[in-house]
Formats: sequence, structure tokens, C-alpha cells
Amino acid sequence: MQADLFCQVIDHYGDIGVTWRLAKQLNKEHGISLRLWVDDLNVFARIEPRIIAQADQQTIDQIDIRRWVKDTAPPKPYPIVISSFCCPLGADWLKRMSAESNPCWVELEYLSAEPWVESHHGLSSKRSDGLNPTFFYPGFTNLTAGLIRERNIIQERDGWQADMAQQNHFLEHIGVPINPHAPRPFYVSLFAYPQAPFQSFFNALNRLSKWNASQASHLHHTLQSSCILDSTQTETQQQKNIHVLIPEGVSLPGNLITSPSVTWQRIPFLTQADYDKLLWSMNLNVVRGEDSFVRALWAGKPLIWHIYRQTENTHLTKLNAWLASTELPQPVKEAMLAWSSANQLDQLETALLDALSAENWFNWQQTTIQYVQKLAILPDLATKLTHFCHEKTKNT
Ligand code: TRH
Repeated sequence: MQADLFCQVIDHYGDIGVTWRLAKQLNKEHGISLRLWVDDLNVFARIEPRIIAQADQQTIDQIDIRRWVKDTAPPKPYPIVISSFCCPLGADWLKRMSAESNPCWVELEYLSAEPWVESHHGLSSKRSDGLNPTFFYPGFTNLTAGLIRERNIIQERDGWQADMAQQNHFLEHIGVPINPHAPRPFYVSLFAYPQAPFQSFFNALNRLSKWNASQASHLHHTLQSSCILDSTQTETQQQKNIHVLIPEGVSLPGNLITSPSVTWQRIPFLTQADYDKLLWSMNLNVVRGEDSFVRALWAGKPLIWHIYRQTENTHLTKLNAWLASTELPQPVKEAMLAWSSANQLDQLETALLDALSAENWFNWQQTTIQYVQKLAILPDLATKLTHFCHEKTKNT
């Protein structure tokens, strides 16, 4: 099977992040030969360092990557056309598609847990030019297009998470100092939008790290239940046991008040494969948008999702819909909602500290693991897409 896959980079990295991941999986696991059309190769190069931003054509991992210049005469379209995030293909492509190949055209939508997605997934709409696109809605149930999940990702994650030496080697490789004789810190990765409530988050972590003796045992239990501290830890060692890793490109406010009791460290912006390894190595992941959110789910660790902000608080409707589909402890749900809502900084700090308390932290981990285990047995998006396109094109 041959497919033309289109990506229009709107902003940030998610458009090309999702599309590139899907392209590789469709080719590697389903044998589809892909022509990937991308309008902004500079952003592409940020997540895929092998990209030559000046090249009009290049092949990476057997994917034929083309610079997509709108309003230029297109080649003969392949029998399958996929437009990521329903990006407009432009009159020239549509004309050739309707005149020559009338392809199996899939419009890949944004991810949402909202209930209406199930009834919309798979619907098509006949156009006046004869084209008949079908809408694929990614989602969290078997009545949607599912989620992007590579065939062995869970197995690879489990192997990684069982190998502390490999994790330490990786962390050192990206510049994180490892002290094998000290207790393993409580690691946090922080990938959020500029308007994130960084100070409230820092305050909560600072308070967590400085809990006094009476609460140290509860911090001890918290950290121990995350298999971080063994019982030999003395109280002083429990100080400074939180290490926050912030990728290049995540902008922090200039006037941030942090404290010596928590280590905040910049790390490089990683390749997608290395970013997965970072997420797998952490205790808590703050992620955003769509792709890093799904990758953090596959990491099986507690996460805070900074959802992409939309007008009229549509993003809060989406966030609430996803939270409602989980069994996460109430303080965790409150913290995630406060994180993405305006003027809820105090609630955020309180809810976060509550969520990180021994009891809730253990439940946060358990409910996350159980939730992801259920997701990981659903058919993945690339498989559903391939089956759909195979069925649609086999009779043509
Ligand atoms: O960058 P984003 O905010 O992209 C957003 C969202 O996709 C949103 O849904 C969309 O509407 C908007 O773009 C236009 O967040 P996201 O989706 O997590 O994409 C980030 C990509 O960057 C993801 O593929 C992971 C990758 N990444 C790396 O490869 N290395 C890194 O070090 C980091 C931090 C991220």
C-alpha cells in the first residue's frame, strides 16, 4: 500500500510529532510506503535531528519526506491520502485526487476523550467533487480510532524500568548528575506551556521536600512507596530529594522563586525516542498537548497533563472528559484542573500537596498503572487505519 501523509505545522511540535511517529509506525509495522508532506521542516528538525531543513526531498527510516509547498503542481496522488489534524490539502491536490485516483482519504482528527467522539469516528462526508473523506477520531475506547502505540513499546518500557543502571547511564548522558551512594531522587520531567502555574508547582514541591520531622515519615512513606528510598534513609537524606528536569525550549518565568531543597535542571530537547526514555525514568511527568501526553501514558507513571488551551474553555471540557474516564484520586483531578484553569493557584498548591501525600501518591500510581494497562490492550491507531484503508482500496 502507498500513502500520501500531510502535516501542516500550526504551532509547537505536536503536529509533526504525531505525524512523524505515525508515519514510521505505518511503514515499519504495516509495510505502507509513505510520502510525508511537511510544510515546516525547521520544526521537524527539532524533534528529528536527521532532517535537513533545506532539502525538498529526503528519505529517513524509509519515509520519503517532501517539503510541502502549497499551490504547486502535485504528483499523481497515491491511493491513500491522510491529512493530519484535518489540514487543508489545497485546490491543486484535491483536483488531482478527484480527477485521477479518488483515493481512500482519511482526515485524522485531534485527540479527545469526549463522549461524542465515538459517534463521530468513522463517519465520511461525500463532497461535490466526488471525494469522500472519512474522519478518524483518536480516542481512549475501542469505538474510536484508538491511540498511537508502537507494537513493542510497553515491553521496551518494562525492560527499561527494570534496569536502573541503564536509566542512570541515560540520565548522565543527558547531563543529569547521578550519585550512586545517595538515595535516588524523586524525578520530575516538566514539559508545559509558558502560561503554566510554575510558581505554584515549585511551591508545592518545595513544601513537599521540606516537610518537618513529623511529616518526614510520611514523605518517607511517599518516596518509599515510589520505590525511591529504602528504609535506611536518614531524615537529612530526605531533603533535596526532588529533581526537576526541564527540557530546552520550555520557557520559565524570570522571577521564579525556587529553593535549594529542590534541584531544578535544564536538559537538552531530546529526540522522540530519548524523550520516551526520559518519561520512563521519571517518578512524575508533566506533559502537554497531545503526543507527549500519550507518551507519558505509555510510561505508566503519574502525570499532570497541561492541555493545549482553546477558546471558550473548550480545553477544560476536554480535560474533564478525560479525567472522568479515569479512576485517579480526587486531589489529582483537582490539581490537573487547577493547573489548566485561570486563577486557581492556591487550589493547585493545596491539591498537589494532597495528591503527593503518601496515601494519594500510592493510589495515583496504582490507578495510573491500571488505567494504562486497559488502554494498552486496545487496537492501536495505526492498525485501525491500515485495516480501514486496506478494506477501502482492495476493491479499487
Ligand atoms: O508541542 P505541543 O504543545 O504540540 C501541540 C499539541 O500537539 C496540540 O495538540 C496541537 O494542537 C498543537 O501542537 C498545534 O505538544 P505535544 O503534542 O506533546 O508535542 C510535543 C512533541 O515534542 C512530542 O512529539 C514529543 C516531542 N518532544 C521531543 O521529541 N523531545 C523533547 O525533549 C520534548 C520535551 C518533546
